[in-house]
Amino acid sequence: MVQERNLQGKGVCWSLRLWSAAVISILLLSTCFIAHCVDKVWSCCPKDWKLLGSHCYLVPTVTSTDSAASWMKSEEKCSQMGAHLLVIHSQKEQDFITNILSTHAAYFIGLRDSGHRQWQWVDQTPYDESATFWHKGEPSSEDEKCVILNHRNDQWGWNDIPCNHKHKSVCQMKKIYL
Ligand code: MMA
Repeated sequence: MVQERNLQGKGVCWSLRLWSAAVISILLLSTCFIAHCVDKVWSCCPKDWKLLGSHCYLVPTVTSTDSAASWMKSEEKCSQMGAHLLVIHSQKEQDFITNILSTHAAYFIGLRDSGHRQWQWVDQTPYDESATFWHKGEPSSEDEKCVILNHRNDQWGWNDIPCNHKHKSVCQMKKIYL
């Protein structure tokens, strides 16, 4: 009799554990599902900005003529929109952006020499040598402290140039959560 009750008790315990596991799994799955939906539906980029991952990018239209400016002025214009100049940390970002740029123009990016070839991104993220896309032979001069993204010899890449040169630029910001 005692043995029987013990067995019954064990049975209840196991089914309780199974049910708890099932409920917890369902709760976890639905939390993931809801978080994913909310992320997809309730985040966005401003009109005309392009979304990649967790960021929005503004690329000047091919026909815009008023967008050439020095590096500093370009960064100021981004900053007035709550953005900053383009920061690139992966081949994926480099490819996504260059795909929507004109091969006939050059674009300032948010990378600058803070002195003696100490490269610094405008958003303060670390400069990672292993994720850089300099053209062959670049960077080429300590007098050139700002960086453009341009198309040379059939390839997109980075080139250091004087900061007072005037070029188009790409702005970037974190996507907006509503
Ligand atoms: C230009 C200028 C430099 C670049 C060289 C590469 C002549 O100078 O864009 O920044 O390094 O071209 O040939």
